[in-house]
Amino acid sequence: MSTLERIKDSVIGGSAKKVKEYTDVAISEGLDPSTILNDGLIAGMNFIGARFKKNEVYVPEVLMAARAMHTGLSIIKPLIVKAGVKEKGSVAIGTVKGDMHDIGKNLVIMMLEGAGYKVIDLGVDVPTEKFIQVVEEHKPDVVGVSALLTTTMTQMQDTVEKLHAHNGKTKVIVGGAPVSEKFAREIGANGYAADAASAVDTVAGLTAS
Ligand code: B12
Repeated sequence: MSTLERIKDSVIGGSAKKVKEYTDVAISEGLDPSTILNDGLIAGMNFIGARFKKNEVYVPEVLMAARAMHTGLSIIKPLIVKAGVKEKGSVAIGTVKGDMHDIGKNLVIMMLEGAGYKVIDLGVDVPTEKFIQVVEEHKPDVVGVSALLTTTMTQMQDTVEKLHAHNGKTKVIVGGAPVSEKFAREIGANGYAADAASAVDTVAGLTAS
């Protein structure tokens, strides 16, 4: 088995220790950092993401894999930045005001980072004004809004509408258990994804020029 396959397998298995070990080996073998990223770490995360989508693995496995991936990422990030590998784009994401759920949002963040996007995490209980402020300051390519309670879906609508009223060009995607494609369309969001792996596809669709 090649070192890249070992990295991929270790991400899938959720072993941060092994990911660190094999990432160090890959670097000492002279492998290109972006190859380690794409064919090792991201390949592993994509595999888990696809299985999660089909309900073949559950949240704990995804979180373990994401943590393992992050260990590898922190080793090769400085090398990648040095090599000048371009980030794909930026996404600011938060859970709406009144809502404290962040497990799903954090999974979306990990998958986006794994896919090469820069992510600004706004946290939970984020008022609309804060989303607008971040758009002003950081000009992200996409804004992601998460809600897990039916009672905070109206808050999501408020955030999407005000973001668009503030700047018609802002691309907003929404998600969370009670949110549907239909609801996303009704409130004027630019995109929707049912899970973290699909969120990467949705962002890629909106940032492709
Ligand atoms: C864990 C949990 C909690 C934890 C949250 C911990 C945390 N740090 O997040 C705690 C215990 C704090 C909690 C509190 C409450 N909870 Co709660 N909670 C849950 C639970 C069990 C799991 C949610 C979860 O993490 N799912 C796993 C993740 C991976 O899935 P996900 O969030 O849907 O995310 C995926 C997608 O939706 C999507 N996605 C998510 N966000 C985004 C964003 C974008 C932009 C995109 C594209 C995609 C996307 O991708 C994610 C990854 O695949 C659910 C039940 C359930 N099965 O959903 C109840 C649930 C959401 N909670 C519920 C309730 C009622 C509450 C409380 C009001 C309980 C209370 N009486 O105090 C409080 C509310 C606190 C608040 N103000 O937010 C209800 C909501 C009912 C409703 N329809 O409104 C649920 C459905 C339970 C139930 N059946 O009653 N909760």
